Amino acid sequence: MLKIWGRTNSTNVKKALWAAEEVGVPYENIPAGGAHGIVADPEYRAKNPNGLVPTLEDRDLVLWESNTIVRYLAAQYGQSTLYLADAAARAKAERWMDWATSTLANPFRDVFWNVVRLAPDKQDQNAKEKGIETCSNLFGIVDAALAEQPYLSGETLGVGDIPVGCFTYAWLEMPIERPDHPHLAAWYARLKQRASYQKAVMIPLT
Ligand SMILES: N[C@@H](CCC(=O)N[C@@H](CS)C(=O)NCC(=O)O)C(=O)O
Repeated sequence: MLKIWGRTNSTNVKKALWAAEEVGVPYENIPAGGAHGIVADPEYRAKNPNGLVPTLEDRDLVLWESNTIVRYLAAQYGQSTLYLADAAARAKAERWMDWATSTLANPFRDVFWNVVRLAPDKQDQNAKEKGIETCSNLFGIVDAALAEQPYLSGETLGVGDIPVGCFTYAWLEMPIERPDHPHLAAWYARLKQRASYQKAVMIPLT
């Protein structure tokens, strides 16, 4: 059976788990990373030399990089669900995947760690405030895109919604002040109705 290695509270692991749920492929999740360890073991490093999660194993194929895993699951198992056959439509959707990693992830991490993960005496309020300001602007870009179409992938949910959808859950559920983004909120309400999103993404923030 297909294996997804990685602790379920990781945003990057959630992407892979949510995609697997959406395409309906049976899989086994093996907790790894954080308190579970494993990622420094030589056997794991042979699969993923970065010592990070997630890692996917599908028969002889071993893959790391969460967005690549989402793309693979969509192409291999999600032709009628997540995958977009039209190259232009797919590229427009996939840019949100790269944007999530290259632009959103770092300021998001500054907020998430200083609100959720770090003990109060270790929190950096300055980094948190700057992160909230940057993320507010970035989620404003998502909001504007969602004013034009119901999903970041177009008319239906696709690969382009997965990474930003995982970050959005934490962004909207963290106890912080944030601007009102009505189109983002409407999209999030649609995501929350999906059993796959509930199972893979909507777990307590830790
Ligand atoms: N670019 C990589 C980043 C992977 C990454 O940074 N994973 C984090 C969790 S979100 C990790 O493995 N941290 C170490 C750990 O959990 O032990 C991806 O998208 O898969």
